[in-house]
Amino acid sequence: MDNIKSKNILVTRSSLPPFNEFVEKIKPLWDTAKLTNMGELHKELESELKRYLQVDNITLFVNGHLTLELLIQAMNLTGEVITTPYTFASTTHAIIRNGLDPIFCDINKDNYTIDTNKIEQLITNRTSAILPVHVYGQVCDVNTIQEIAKRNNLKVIYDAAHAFGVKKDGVPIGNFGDASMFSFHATKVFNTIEGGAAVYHDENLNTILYQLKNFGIMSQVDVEEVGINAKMNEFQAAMGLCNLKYLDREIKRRKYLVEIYREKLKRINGIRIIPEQEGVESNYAYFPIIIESNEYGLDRDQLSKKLESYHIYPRKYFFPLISEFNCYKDKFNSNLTPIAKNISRKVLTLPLYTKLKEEEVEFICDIIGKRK
Ligand code: T4K
Repeated sequence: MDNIKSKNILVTRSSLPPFNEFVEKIKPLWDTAKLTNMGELHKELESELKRYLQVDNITLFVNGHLTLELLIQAMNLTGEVITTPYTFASTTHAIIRNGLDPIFCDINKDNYTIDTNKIEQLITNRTSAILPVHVYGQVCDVNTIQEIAKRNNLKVIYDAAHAFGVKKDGVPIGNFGDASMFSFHATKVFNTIEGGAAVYHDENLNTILYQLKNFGIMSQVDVEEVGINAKMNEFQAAMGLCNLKYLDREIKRRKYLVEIYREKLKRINGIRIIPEQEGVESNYAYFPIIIESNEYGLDRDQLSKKLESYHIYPRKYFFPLISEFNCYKDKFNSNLTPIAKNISRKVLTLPLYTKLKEEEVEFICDIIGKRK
C-alpha cells in the first residue's frame, strides 16, 4: 500500500508490446530503408485491421484527427454538420477546418452520445451530414440515426476514436453509417503510437483518401488533388502489428478492472456510473463517473483535487464543452445543450489501463469512498 501511495497513477498509460518483438518487426527496415510512404508493414497492418474490424474498406492515416478531416473532405460534405459538443477538440475542429458549420445537438443522459430525439429539429436545407461520437466507446443509437439520415438524405460519419473493437448485436462498430474514424493514439485501447483509420462502405472513397493523404500524388507525373501529408509510417505500422496480437487479452484485463470499479463504487451515494449497454461488446476504453455533489458532499473539482493529493490523476474528459472553448467564444451557446453542459461539469474519468493493478483500483475506490 505504501508503494501505491508514493506512485503517480495517471488516467492512462500506453500499451507497449514486448521490446524484442518490436525490434524484430522493425529489423527489415534496416535492409530496405523504406521507412514510410505505404511500405510493407503499412500494407500488412491495413489488411490485419480490415480483418480484425470486419469492414469493407480501410485507409490508414498518421493520426485520428487527419483521418476525420480528410474523410469529411473526401465525402464532399457541405453547409452544416450535426454533431455534439461533448467530445475531444478534434471532432469539431475537423468540421470547421473543412469550412463547414457544426450544429451542436445535445447528448442523452444515459450514455452521453447524441440524443436522437433532438437531431431532426436541427436539420435545415444546409445540413449534409450527422457526425455522432461513440464517446468512451459507448455506442450511439445507430439504428435511429440511420433512419433519420435516410429520411433526410444525409450522410453519417461516426467519430469512433474511442470505439476500436466494439460490437453491437454482434456487428463490428465500423459497419454503421457511411464511414467511421478510429484513433490509434498512444492513449487508446489499440495504439500505433499516433495513427488512425477511416473505414467506409463506398469503395470509391479509397482513391480519393489515398490521394488526399499523399499530396494528391498518384504517380511521379500525376498529381490529381490538392492533398496533404497524412501517411502512417512503417514504425507506427510495426507498433500496431505488435500491439494487435495482445489486444483481446488487453480488453479482457480492462473488463476485469472495470468490474472491480463498478462493484466498489456502486454503493457510494452520489457517484453515478454509466450502465452497461445491452447487446454491446465493449472495449472498456474509459471509466467515467458522474459526481452528484448534493448527495456525495464534494463536487467534481473537489474530488479531483482530493485524488490528486494521493497522486491519482483522473481527467475531466470532456470539460469544457467544445462550445465553451476560447477559440469558439461567441460562436456557440452551451446553454442550448443543457445535458452536455451538466455532465461536463460533473464528470471525472478515472485511471484505466492494462498495467493498472487491482489494488490500485481498490485504493482509488477507497479514497472516493472516504468522501471527506
Ligand atoms: N475524436 C475523439 C473523440 C478523440 O478522443 C480524439 C483523441 C480524436 C478524435 C483525435 O484522435 P488523434 O488525432 O489524437 O488520434 C488525449 C489524446 O492525445 C487524444 O488522442 C485523445 N483523443 C484524448 C481524449 O486524450 P490529452 O491532451 O488528454 O493527452 P495527454 O498528453 O494529457 O495524455 C493523457 C495521459 O495519457 C497522460 O496523463 C499519460 C498518458 N500517456 C500520454 C501519452 C502522450 C501515455 O501513457 N503515453 C503517451 O504517449 O489528449
